[in-house]
Amino acid sequence: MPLSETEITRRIVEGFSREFLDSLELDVAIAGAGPSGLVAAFYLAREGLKVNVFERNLYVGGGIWGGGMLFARIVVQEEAAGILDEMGVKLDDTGDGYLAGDPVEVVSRCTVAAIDAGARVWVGMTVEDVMIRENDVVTGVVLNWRAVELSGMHVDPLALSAKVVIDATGHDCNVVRTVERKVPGCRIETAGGVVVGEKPMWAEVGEREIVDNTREVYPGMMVCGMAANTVFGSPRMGAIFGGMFLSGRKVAGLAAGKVRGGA
Ligand code: 48F
Repeated sequence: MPLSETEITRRIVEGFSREFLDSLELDVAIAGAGPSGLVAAFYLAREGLKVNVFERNLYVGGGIWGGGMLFARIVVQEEAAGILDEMGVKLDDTGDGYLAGDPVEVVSRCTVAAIDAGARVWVGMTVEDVMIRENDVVTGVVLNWRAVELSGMHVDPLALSAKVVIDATGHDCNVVRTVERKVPGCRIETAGGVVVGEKPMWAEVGEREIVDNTREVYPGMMVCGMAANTVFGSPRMGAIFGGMFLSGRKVAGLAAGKVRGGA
């Protein structure tokens, strides 16, 4: 078969445009394709909701790849093992309730599970802002290419609507911080109304508090994963990941309830 560069180009531009246009009105937009974002996408898509994940890197997986200090293993406590089992990830039972997994397998299988369930995952796109409408409700995400962000070029973004926006951006809680910075008089649902900031490492407490911290923190905007602990001032926990998976599953339930209930 003779190959034509212009036909290759046509397929790329048409395919991208078709998928992007199909994503203009979402049930749920997730910023960040780390462990919590991927798990949230999996459960939301399995519920039949229209969910897209926007990841600024050209690769998914967030902090999973690096294991602990580049030692390529992650640890998962037994309470969360069932989630990985549902997503097809095999873990080694290392005794006393600790399981361990290979980062390449965890990222790969979690991503495939989310996509097979019906989620769409975009890479190279930064959620640089949100849309806010009457009553200070977050109604969607504002996107730009990460390459544009890094270059510093002045290029205006594009926007998609979503009934719920989930900040799964990890330690920096970038989306919540954007809202906090840009909305005058904004109150995040913490005791003081502001992002508290993460505390030093304490795996036991960080893993315990992350699920409770996973919730709606501003109308239309929920937080999960390490972003939840940063928002509420809980400790980091290092290379144990069970809390990230449990948090992703919890936020999926909350977001599905909000979309379905229209609340
Ligand atoms: O950091 P990350 O893996 O977040 P997580 O799901 O998991 C945390 C763990 O990896 C680890 C830990 C384990 O105990 O503490 O750190 O909470 O993934 C966050 C992803 O969000 C992307 C970022 O590139 C990463 O892949 N991200 C950050 N800001 C944006 C973003 C943004 N504004 N738009 C799109 N993606």
